[in-house]
Amino acid sequence: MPRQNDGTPDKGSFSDGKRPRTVEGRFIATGLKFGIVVSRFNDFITERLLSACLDTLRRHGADIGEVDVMWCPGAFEIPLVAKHAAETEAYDAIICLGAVIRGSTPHFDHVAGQAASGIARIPLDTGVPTIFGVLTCDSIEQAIERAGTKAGNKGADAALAAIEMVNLISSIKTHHVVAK
Ligand code: INI
Repeated sequence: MPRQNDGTPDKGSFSDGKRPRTVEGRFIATGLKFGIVVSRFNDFITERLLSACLDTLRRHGADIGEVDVMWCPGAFEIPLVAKHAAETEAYDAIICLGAVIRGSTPHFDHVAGQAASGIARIPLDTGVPTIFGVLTCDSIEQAIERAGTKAGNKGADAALAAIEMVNLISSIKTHHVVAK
């Protein structure tokens, strides 16, 4: 493989002129159905995540009237709700939003760990893209920064990840149907 000056492989140019095919997910949400699972715990943060998530879906073409928002008590409960939602097969993707803040609670590690590992299992078990939009922060200040102030908004990021994943999986399937 040809190498660039710094020694890394040059992905674009092989001596036989061949290139790999690229399969990507576009950021178009028109016609897609989303389920959002959001926790009430720390709702002053999760409401901001939700609002940015909805706004991002809408800006990318989703019909907000077709989005279902499912509220649950805390981040610990998100995986079970998301699992039931995924199993209905009513959604192209599930977006999980929550805020686990370490503060002084020893609860943090259990809640954050269970939320992450529970949410991670859902797409593997069901095939439905399920997005981890749960903030895990050391302080309230950090959570505020990631919910629409200094450090972006995790709800908007989660919406983009959901749109991309749905389209990527659809592109993979189409690509192989076409290639057969
Ligand atoms: N739930 C959260 O969503 N965020 C937290 O920061 C949090 N803390 O720190 O305790 C939290 N706890 C509640 C938990 O998610 C469950 O709702 C509760 O334990 C009942 O199962």
